[in-house]
Amino acid sequence: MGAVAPGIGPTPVDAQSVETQSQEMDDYSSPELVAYGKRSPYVTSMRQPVNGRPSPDEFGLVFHIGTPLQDQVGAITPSALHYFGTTRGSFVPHIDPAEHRLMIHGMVDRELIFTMDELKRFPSVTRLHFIECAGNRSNSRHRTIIESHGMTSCAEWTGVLLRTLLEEAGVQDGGEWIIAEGLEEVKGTSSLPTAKAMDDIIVAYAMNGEPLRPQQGFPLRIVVPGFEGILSVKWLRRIKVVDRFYMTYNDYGHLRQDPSDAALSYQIGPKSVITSPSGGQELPGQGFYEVRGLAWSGGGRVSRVEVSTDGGRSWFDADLRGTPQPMAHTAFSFNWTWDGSETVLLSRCIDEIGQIQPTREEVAEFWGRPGVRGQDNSIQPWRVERDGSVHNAIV
Ligand SMILES: Nc1nc2c(c(=O)[nH]1)N[C@H]1C(S)=C(S)[C@@H](COP(=O)(O)O)O[C@H]1N2
Ligand SMILES: [Mo]
Repeated sequence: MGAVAPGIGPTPVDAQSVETQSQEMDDYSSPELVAYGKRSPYVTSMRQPVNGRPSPDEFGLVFHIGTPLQDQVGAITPSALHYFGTTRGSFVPHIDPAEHRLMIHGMVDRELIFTMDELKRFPSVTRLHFIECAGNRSNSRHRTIIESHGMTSCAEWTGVLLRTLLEEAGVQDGGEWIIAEGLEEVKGTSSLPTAKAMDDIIVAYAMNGEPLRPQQGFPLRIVVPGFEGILSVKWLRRIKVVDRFYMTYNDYGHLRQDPSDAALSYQIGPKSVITSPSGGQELPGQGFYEVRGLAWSGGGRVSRVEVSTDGGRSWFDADLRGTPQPMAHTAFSFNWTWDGSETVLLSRCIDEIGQIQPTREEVAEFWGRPGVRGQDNSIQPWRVERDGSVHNAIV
């Protein structure tokens, strides 16, 4: 790497160890592993329960589980590491897709009931989208990125546009809202504007090239691009077209006293986070580091990411990986040579509609009191200490 990467020295070559290192073999001939692979036992990246709520709780239920973003490479979250959000705890509906039906009714010309096979016959779309829980927020108590940001993931979703199904049913005049319902007893119901449904909501049956995983809503869910995760109803069984916003089990959680922070603030702001180095990691010494991270926005594509390695005094453009997709994680990197002194690393996202990710101070000023209210898309600072340890720098 030479001049590009000062500080990374070559390891002396030991020909003998290169000769012998791949002699041990594992047997992958069992029917299970022939049919469906598994990862190397040396790869130990793991999800973790997150959120303020005790998890497991007193009944042993596990609630939101975070993605290990510190290990993330590229924009796509492996399906088995996608975060898991649920208001119901770790019980996941066991659904036979052959028995599953989706009903569309309410203010429509034709009430329709679809089987999974029928849904799969419609023209489909395949799109990269992030999902993020509004509970994904950072505070001074969080030590690692999985605690502060683990409730967002990005997958390639395949399904039918909800618009296609609504056009089939014929939305009547005044049908300005929809209610989407899951099939657990608490239903995971959400209210959404029909305008969003006619735009880009996907009724998804696949993720990352295979059927949805049970925790992600098998066999059917909606993906509501760019909006708070709670709206992306899983185990979807019913969509009702209605004339107004209904306060459902899920929407209730959104209501605040202040109307400007109430039920309709669905869209996630421009956001980014440095995944490496991040809280809890150790830098082995001064020298070259590729600062890596993810950026996303509910407002569209990421157009730029800036990184500061001096606590916000100077900012530089990061390199974006691939072509940013609308409402999708975009991976970024920035070449940095650490001189060994204490410093703070920051990143900020600028999206295609010109929104700029705010600092925590700017958010506090907006709300007129300390701390972050509403969704938290504020800039995450990571402090690198002289011993190489990395810490959450929120005070
Ligand atoms: N039916 C149903 N849909 C649901 C939920 C639920 O509890 N039930 N949880 C919501 C919440 S709070 C979030 S953040 C997202 C998480 O989606 P994921 O588990 O695929 O990451 O699903 C949403 N959809
Ligand atoms: Mo959530």
